[in-house]
Amino acid sequence: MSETIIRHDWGIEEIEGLLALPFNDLLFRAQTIHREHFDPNQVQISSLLSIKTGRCSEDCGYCSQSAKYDTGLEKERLLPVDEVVEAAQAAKEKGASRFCMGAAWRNPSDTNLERVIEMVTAIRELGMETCLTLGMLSEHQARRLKEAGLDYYNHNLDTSPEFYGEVITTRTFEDRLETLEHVRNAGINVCSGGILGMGESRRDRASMLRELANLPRHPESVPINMLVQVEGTPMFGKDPIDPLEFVRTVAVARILMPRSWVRLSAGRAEMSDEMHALCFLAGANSLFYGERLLTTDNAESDRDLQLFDRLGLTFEQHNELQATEKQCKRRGSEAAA
Ligand code: SAM
Ligand code: DTB
Ligand code: SF4
Repeated sequence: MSETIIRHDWGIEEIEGLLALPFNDLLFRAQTIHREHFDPNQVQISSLLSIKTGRCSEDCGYCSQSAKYDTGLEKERLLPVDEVVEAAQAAKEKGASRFCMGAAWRNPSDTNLERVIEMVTAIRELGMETCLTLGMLSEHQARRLKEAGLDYYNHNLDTSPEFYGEVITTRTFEDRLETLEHVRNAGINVCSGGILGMGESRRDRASMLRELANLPRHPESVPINMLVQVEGTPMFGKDPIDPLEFVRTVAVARILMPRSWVRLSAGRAEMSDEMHALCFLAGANSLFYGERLLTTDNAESDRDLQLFDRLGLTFEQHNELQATEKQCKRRGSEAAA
């Protein structure tokens, strides 16, 4: 089997060229690459919990949790450890192999980080992978999380550097890259992606993907969110993205980052079964499962299970890290043969 070359030197025109391919050519190319690296009929599922909700100092224009917008959200302080562990146990029983915890912070204080580490430790003891998204991290905080055994850290680029100022003013695109560097240098798996449907252009989508694909190492996980429009935020009322343009963007993410898990994230409640199916064909292979995202509704679990069944997709207690190890071994033995 010929191996796709993993590149980190993509040009913007080249990526725009991929986005503009005839749809069938694009999906064929993405699915071909997908099959070289993954079981095409397997998806990884993670569950999500908001461990600290609302009153955030940042002004992210899409977010229900910013203190700057009146979104009618019920705020919550950092949850007690046992409540979080109970939620993780319930998610495990439903088949989730990874538990992701999100907090509405610009960045965690060192005291809060220790509370969150207690959660990570207890959830690892359940045999689940852990993921956190807590905002910006300093170098020493990233190292502390690595010591505690954290598997993944999610920090999204959100959009292109060019469009970024239209979405967020309280921190910069460079701040985001710096946090990703701290996470990567600490040896934690990186989860980073963005949001589509905020009024960005196709060139912006290409530019965001270029930033992700040209990182020194590709993020292990790339969440592609479709904007969930929250009343009261500046992004409310934007024209939704064309579903086929969303699928194209997923396909190009797969082509640029062949070994990454491409995650269908926010916005699935608004996606048809057919759009889900096209996203899987385009190379999406992981998703958030469970009734809630952080503060908004996710696609219903029963509907997801029925869809997996109709598409012949499996997700049994699949552990991404083990799978990645298996892939490496397989590649090793292919190289030796
Ligand atoms: N406060 C932390 C931060 O911003 O880094 C972590 C939580 S934040 C909610 C995580 C990510 O969720 C954001 O970067 C954004 O990409 C995504 N997100 C938040 N609200 C969203 C929405 N309404 N629609 C789509 N994606 C959203
Ligand atoms: C990501 O890229 N999407 C998730 C996760 N990372 C933490 C968050 C989606 C949030 C959707 C809006 C909400 O529920 O508040
Ligand atoms: Fe705060 Fe994160 Fe929401 Fe931005 S995305 S307002 S940092 S919770």
